[in-house]
Amino acid sequence: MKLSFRWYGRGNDPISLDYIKQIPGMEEIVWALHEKQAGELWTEAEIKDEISYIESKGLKATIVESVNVHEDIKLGLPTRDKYIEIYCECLRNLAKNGVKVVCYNFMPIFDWTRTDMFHPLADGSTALFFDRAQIQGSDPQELVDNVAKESHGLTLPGWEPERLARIKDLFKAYEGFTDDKLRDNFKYFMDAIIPTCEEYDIKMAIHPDDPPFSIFGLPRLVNNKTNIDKLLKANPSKYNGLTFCTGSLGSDPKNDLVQMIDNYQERIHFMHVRNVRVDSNGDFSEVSHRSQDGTVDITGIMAKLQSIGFDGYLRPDHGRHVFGENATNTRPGYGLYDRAMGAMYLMGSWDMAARLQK
Ligand SMILES: [Mn+2]
Repeated sequence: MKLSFRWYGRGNDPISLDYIKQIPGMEEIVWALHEKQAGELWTEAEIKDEISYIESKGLKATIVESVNVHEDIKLGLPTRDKYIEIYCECLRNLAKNGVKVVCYNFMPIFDWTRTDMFHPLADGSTALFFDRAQIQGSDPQELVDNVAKESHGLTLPGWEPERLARIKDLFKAYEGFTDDKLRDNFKYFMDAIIPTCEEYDIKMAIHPDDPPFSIFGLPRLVNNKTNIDKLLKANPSKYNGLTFCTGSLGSDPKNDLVQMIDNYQERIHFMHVRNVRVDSNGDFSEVSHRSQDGTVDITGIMAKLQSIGFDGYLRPDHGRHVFGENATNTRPGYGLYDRAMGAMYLMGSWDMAARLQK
């Protein structure tokens, strides 16, 4: 298992790599060229520059989250071939510089959705929250405006203002879109890029849908066992793999995460491990990584990963905002302290599981 930490880049992330390096066991930075729009080329010079900065801090940079997929590819428009060629060029440029895994998603329009970024928890911290009734009664534009307001100028991946300015047009484009149609477009994309992935030894790791159910009538591909089975069968190469996000998949309590990890083990290249607490009405709140604080069996997941000899990448996912972190100084979900505590909880579970196996 390679412990990693997401970082938003120089001048874009208030947290320094010097701090991240002090988290015990931290090896890898999960990075991206965050200023790039979907469909834009990542040049080798830009990639080398970012990697050498991360390496100069004593950390590795062999995993990227995310290279975003242009909406025309998801929609299956005739322009998709041009964007697929650019995507392959990005993959070649990354692989030539040592990158082994690329996390991405294939969700229409929204990368992830919450209704409240700084929802109060009982201990006085705050965390991301999803209110089902509020989403059902709201207009997508309200959601976009709310996210813009709560992110206080810190850009949120997947919520790029340039893209969301076109929200009405995008919803129109997806009118009548079924899961199967989106899956066909996913297969077209995968079939087109997998030869490059295999030749250059760079693995694709799709992130689950977040939340793992349809919102605003948009289709879903990566939210439960049935759909993940279809997705992995659509192109059977192991380079068509998963980012297994326990928070996203765990927001549907019907998903048996430990069983799923067992099923998909050789296709899981990246683990996002975090906890959520799902309420009886389906609302969910992000919570600390500790098993007892939520409804996700974090220690069971870490024990399973240890027992299958998981050697992919793993990162603590979103954290709560604690110790003075708030909307004015922290990117929602991506403060330093709770993610660092999460990393230690995950490392502790991992180490103990290893010891008990002997
Ligand atoms: Mn995740």
